[in-house]
Amino acid sequence: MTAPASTPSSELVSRWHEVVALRGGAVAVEDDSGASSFATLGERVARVSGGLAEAGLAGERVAVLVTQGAAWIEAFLGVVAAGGVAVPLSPLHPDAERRWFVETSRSRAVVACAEQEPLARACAGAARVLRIEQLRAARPAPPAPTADTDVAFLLYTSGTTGKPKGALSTHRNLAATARLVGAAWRWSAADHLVHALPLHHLHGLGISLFVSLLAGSATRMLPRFDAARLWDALAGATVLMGVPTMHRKLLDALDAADPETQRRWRASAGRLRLVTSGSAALPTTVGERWRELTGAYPVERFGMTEIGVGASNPIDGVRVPGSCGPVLPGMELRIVGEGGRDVRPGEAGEIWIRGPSVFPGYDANDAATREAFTEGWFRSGDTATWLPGGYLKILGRTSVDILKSGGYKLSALELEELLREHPAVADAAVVGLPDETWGELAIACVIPRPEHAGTVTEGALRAWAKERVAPYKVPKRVLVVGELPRNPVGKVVKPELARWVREQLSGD
Ligand code: MCA
Ligand code: AMP
Repeated sequence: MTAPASTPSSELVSRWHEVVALRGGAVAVEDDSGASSFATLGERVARVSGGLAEAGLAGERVAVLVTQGAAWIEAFLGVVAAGGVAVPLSPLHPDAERRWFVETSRSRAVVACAEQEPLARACAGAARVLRIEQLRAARPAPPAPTADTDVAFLLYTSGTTGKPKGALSTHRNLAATARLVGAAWRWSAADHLVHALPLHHLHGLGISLFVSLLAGSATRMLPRFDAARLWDALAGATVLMGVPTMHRKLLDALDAADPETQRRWRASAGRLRLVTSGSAALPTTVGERWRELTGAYPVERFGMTEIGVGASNPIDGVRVPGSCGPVLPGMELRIVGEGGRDVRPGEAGEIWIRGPSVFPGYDANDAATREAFTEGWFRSGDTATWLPGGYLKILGRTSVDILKSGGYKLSALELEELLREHPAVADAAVVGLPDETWGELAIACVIPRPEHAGTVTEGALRAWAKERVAPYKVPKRVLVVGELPRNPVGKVVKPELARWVREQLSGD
């Protein structure tokens, strides 16, 4: 169904309608329940939108807890087409954390599929639970009026504050990421993406899924990452996107497979047009293995929940291992040093970004939004330098309290605050430990309260934490210590603690 000419529609909504009209019967998504064409998805999105309007939820914030596949897209775009704000939730989180997301985002409803309904009911609180299967049986609604500046979705991202912040993304942000990344990576309707990234983060949602959807290409969606299933799904695919840990796990699975399976998987890899990596630094050993399998080094790029993609190695031209390539056409990126001046090549500074995919701010947190921008530039908190040719090289984070584990951003402060809530814990400090597979591992050091010294165990603390935050956030090790290294004002000296942790765990 096309948008009536009289309804003002954002670039995102117009593009979706164009793609549905142009690609009609072509496969948009293949998931574990079968294939859905663009026409089918378009019809269902309109019905979900109609169902939400009938339920009085048009224009409202609505959480989405649907198994990854065509139904997830119907729910997400149904909310957006109804003029609302989608809040993607993940089945990976425990009820308590998911409840916090629903409450904090002020979601009025949770849209769930049959599989996720029990989880939705456990986290909904005052919000209503609606089934996607019922919504898609409603009468289709014409799209609500939408503008590019309207907020389309909200993702929670960990930061340098205790609790995660809700990053708002507009219709323009999502459309721009899809347009700019699609153009830079020469995406066409003939492409075929295999998708196994989580959809409660921007890599999976905006940089993968919507680049493919809005280009009118087919996407094979897996409900979650599984190395063997992903390899099998690559037969016939042209593009694979992943975080470095996924690439590492895929290569490990290849090495462990029997000769016949290896032959099949290598043949699939050889047919890929494009392998991309992002969310964390790609080890060059992993990149070189992909070069051997596909004939080309993966396209590594730099992105962030708040900005979309800021830089990318080229499709044609030189891809520099260990670099994120030149600034993405359509975006502006500076590396800023002391006193707000641009650094010279080779000097280090902070990445500042401006452009159509940069978000408008954090939800209900003007102070954090103000702090994140300087004169219209978003300050990323990443330290970087320019390599020859204007290639971006990321050197690390400006804050030691931000870790990246398997592509997920973890906040040391969030985990410390959590551990301090445990009745047996007097104090806690979390640091990152470099790791080949995960990039970094979160390691916690806790000082027990005197009455619990000798009885508090690592296992009990990790199990307790798992009931409160996603398992991927739970520190991989919890070391019970007598004291923490502190400076004269009592602040924990994280670099010293990290060195000590490395020594303690070097034999593990
Ligand atoms: C799983 N575990 C983890 C992680 N993932 N621990 C630390 N860090 C992680 N990332 C835990 C599990 O809960 C489990 O814990 C144990 O590790 C083993 O899990 P396993 O089955 O091996 O993990 P997996 O299911 O294979 O997951 C690995 C993964 C996943 C597929 C790499 O972490 C993942 O999907 N990462 C993608 C994150 C992402 O999309 N980030 C993008 C952010 P236990 O044994 O205790 O139960 S957006 C971004 O960064 C910007 C926009 C950008 O530039 O892209
Ligand atoms: P997130 O907040 O989860 O969206 O993560 C964004 C952060 O991931 C960035 O600020 C960087 O620190 C990191 N990141 C993204 N892409 C890369 C990359 N190619 N190399 C190194 N770090 C990256």
